[in-house]
Amino acid sequence: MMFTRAIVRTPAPSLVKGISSADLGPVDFERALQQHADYVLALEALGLAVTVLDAEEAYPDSTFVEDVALIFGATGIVTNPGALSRNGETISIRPALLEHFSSLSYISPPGTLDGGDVMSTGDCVYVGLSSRTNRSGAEQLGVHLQKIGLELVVVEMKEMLHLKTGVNYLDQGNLLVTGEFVEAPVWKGFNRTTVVRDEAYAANSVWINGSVLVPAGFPQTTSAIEQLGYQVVVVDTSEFQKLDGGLSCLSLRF
Ligand code: CIR
Repeated sequence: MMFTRAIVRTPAPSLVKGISSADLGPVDFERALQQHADYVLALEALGLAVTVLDAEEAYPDSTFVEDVALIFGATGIVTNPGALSRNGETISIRPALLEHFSSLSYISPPGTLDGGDVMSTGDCVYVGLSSRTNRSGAEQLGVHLQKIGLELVVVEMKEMLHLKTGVNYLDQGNLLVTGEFVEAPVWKGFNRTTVVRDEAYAANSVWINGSVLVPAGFPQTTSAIEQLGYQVVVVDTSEFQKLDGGLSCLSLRF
């Protein structure tokens, strides 16, 4: 599968008040803006046409656009994010998705689901039960996916914020895993690369059309991904890391 498009949202100044458990210090907004612009350039250099949505000051975490929608082929699904302060982010993602998809499906209350808890390996989709995604949200996703012939596997989680905080599929059976997912039986059949604890943030690296976007500052993971045969593109996302945000959450790719 090749990606041709991405949707991102420019960070708003309120970004500095986004949800965080990282304890990495205050967010430098100007730096975040620059890092976001560089991230967009990296996507474009990999051949994607990028739609950049306007900043939304009312929603500090709205730049983490991956959490509010899911895309599987011609199917667009608007989620119901589990954090109250993020719930309204779904309103303005709808028109952006309707530019590309003729109709949308929804995750509805009492179901909650963050896109960061959903990982696809192509023929199979995994959803993590986290503090943001509940069983009803996962079940609703399962119903939507069944209609398009995709299998959903539900993964119990213990520590991570989102499923993709700790596990990310590249392609050709290659999987990055860290923390609670290193020994998870559900992914025993994959060619797993363990991301060491000190570099756990880099487990959220993103495969795009044969290359892998990797966050700056994680040399062991960078070279492990290169050894798998991928061209690595390094992007600095330090300001988003301060808000528990990884590379995948900054875009919807399709
Ligand atoms: C949040 O807590 O919702 C944001 N500060 C970070 C969201 C990161 N999203 C993701 O990993 N998919």
